[in-house]
Amino acid sequence: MKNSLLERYAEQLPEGLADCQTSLGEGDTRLIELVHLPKRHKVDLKIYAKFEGTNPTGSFKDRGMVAAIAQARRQGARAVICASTGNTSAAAAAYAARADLACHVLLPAGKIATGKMAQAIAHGANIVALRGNFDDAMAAVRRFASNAVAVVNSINPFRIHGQKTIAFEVIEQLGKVPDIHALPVGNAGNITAHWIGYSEAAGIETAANYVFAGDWQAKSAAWTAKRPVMIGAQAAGAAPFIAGSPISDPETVATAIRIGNPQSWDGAQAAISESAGRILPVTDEELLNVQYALASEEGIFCEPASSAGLAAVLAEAKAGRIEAGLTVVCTLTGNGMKDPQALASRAKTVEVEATEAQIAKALGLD
Ligand code: AN7
Repeated sequence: MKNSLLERYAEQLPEGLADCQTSLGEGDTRLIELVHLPKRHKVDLKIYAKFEGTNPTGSFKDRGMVAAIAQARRQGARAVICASTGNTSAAAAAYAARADLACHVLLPAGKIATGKMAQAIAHGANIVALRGNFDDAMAAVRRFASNAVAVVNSINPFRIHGQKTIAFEVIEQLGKVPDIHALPVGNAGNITAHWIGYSEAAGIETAANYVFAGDWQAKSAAWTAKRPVMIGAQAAGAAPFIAGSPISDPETVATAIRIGNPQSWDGAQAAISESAGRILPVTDEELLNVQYALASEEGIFCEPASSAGLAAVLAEAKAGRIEAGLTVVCTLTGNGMKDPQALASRAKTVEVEATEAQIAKALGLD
């Protein structure tokens, strides 16, 4: 196997991108069948987790970032800039460091998970904490875009190119196209990228291609015959797609998707309407319950936002809105270790004296 993501999918990506890459070993993540959760929920589905938490910086963003940074180098940029709820900035900072580019990140003050903040600091980014939310940061970033300072948010089409590779990997790993693909939706770049990937694999035009502004024609021949139904999930308190328009005060424990004005609105709409799919709200409690269940029952620790797709699928299946026997893939977008506070309330730790008697009592082994 060719070793980097951009090399493996060179045929499906803009020409020459891999020549400028600074790969950290992104992509090639595991597709893991869930064995306990569907049974406990009495849900007759084959559910697979595409766990993106094993990417170099711990989220799916690395797939898009390696492509965006390669393009930034190719165009002679000196720096990159992004707004972020945490994961984009972690990926941008790491890949920019490797590519010897300066990295500027604008973050909503006080709303970035501890691990993600640590990453931006460790990779040497210039960090500005904004009194405002992601949407304010995104609006500010647009004003600094130039050839020398490349914006590496998902409004950059190279991010979408890199991220569409997840669909190719799923098809290869599963040996077929899933019936349903579910994932969290924040800025909506990822659902757009998934859909473009599945569409290119099937050789079907999609309205989501507008993100490439006419600069892209898929070259490779179709190798699948169908596309999945797309299910997007939003935190109930940050759900502009449920509201039908942008909202000004998004709020959720899943800070990754605390976004009120998604930049890839039309891409998400194309994915939903062309796949006869839907976008569903998930409460913070549901998110955290599914995050905990994935970790404590399946051994997969994702961050709160990442469990939204699976939470929506379980709710839909239990309500009888998903046919029995279907194959479902859920993208778990980021690693749980990024947000160590999220499940703190589930702590079962007890503190005792270091005596055999007390330890035995605490363990129930007395
Ligand atoms: C774990 O890092 O927007 O719908 O600035 O970190 O493509 O935005 C993160 C988004 C899902 C939503 N899961 O993806 C950012 C940022 C995790 C995320 C999403 C994000 P999009």
